[in-house]
Amino acid sequence: MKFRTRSSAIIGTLCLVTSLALATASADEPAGAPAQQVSASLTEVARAQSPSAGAAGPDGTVWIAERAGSVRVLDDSGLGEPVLDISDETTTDGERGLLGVAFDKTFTHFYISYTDLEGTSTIDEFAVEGGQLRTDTRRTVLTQTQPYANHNGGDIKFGPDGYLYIALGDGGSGGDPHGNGQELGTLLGKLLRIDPSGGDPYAIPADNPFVDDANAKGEIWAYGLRNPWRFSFDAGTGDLLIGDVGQSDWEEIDRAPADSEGGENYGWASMEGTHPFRGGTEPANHVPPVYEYDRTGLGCSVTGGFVYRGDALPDLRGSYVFSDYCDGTLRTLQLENGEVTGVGDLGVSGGEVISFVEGGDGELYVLGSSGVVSRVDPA
Ligand SMILES: [Ca+2]
Repeated sequence: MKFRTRSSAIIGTLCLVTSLALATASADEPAGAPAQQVSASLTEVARAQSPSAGAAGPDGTVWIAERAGSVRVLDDSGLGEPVLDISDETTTDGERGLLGVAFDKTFTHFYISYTDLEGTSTIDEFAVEGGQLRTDTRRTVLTQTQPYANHNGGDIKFGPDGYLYIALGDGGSGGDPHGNGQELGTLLGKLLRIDPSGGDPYAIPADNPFVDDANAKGEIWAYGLRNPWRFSFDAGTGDLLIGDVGQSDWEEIDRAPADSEGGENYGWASMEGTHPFRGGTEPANHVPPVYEYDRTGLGCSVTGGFVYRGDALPDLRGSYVFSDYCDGTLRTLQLENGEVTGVGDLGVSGGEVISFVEGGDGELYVLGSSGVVSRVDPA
């Protein structure tokens, strides 16, 4: 790829050495040893204007959000003209903009996650009929004011349970000055779980972890998050994986199993990764990241991805694919029973990777800040 940075070139060399060593590992290597590297290529399928997010749509389409406020549909004939344009209602100031899109399971509703002109995180819903957005049905589902222009989170996804999950950052600035991550009385620094079809404007599922706690917001599913920019559910297992961007030292991937009852405390701002943050004390219920990496060379801002469940790269199935905004190498984690049993990379860089999108067929797309939308293909 053209956007390979100097640091990623160095890392690529290191990983090549690692893969050669792994390839010669003996057959009696203990169970859980790092798996052999899988190589991939990236095929450019479209160019968008600052693509920020995407979602599998009806009839095999992939819907792409552009940060300035438009949504365009990618199909076999390419990327179409915008089917939605809210560019006069949002701003790309700071880390703001149109930050997330999602369909419900039956493709009857489409959701957008954006910051409005005041910076308020906003989730809106549209009905979908015959694969078309009914823009006249737009309604606001949830809003959350934001004290600063950064750490908005903004990703939205439907879980295997049919509920809408919403990632919100800690409110921004740096070091979580308001203590939002550990404060259950605010939606900031949380992963939320709501039922947008169950009430007006939404219902809180009765089995959410804090519904009986008068001092906690019932919408909260998990907490202690700093800037959960991208999260996903494993289409094979239902496990939840969150890429939580670090403050200055540690980037992390958090996880919860499919049978989680929620309430996980991922530690921020007492912890950054597995490390006490600014003299913080590790909470007794801290769920440490399943994987963390420092910033001495491997990047600056994790971009959470997906567990690959497609057909094009059979050896990649079951591996979590993610990247980093500053080092666009597509990296992999092998996961078994909630533990990382191997780390690797696909030998390609996606440039400044903003987001991944999982197509309806399980294949993965990479969105780069340059505008390139590419598909992960075999090498
Ligand atoms: Ca954490």
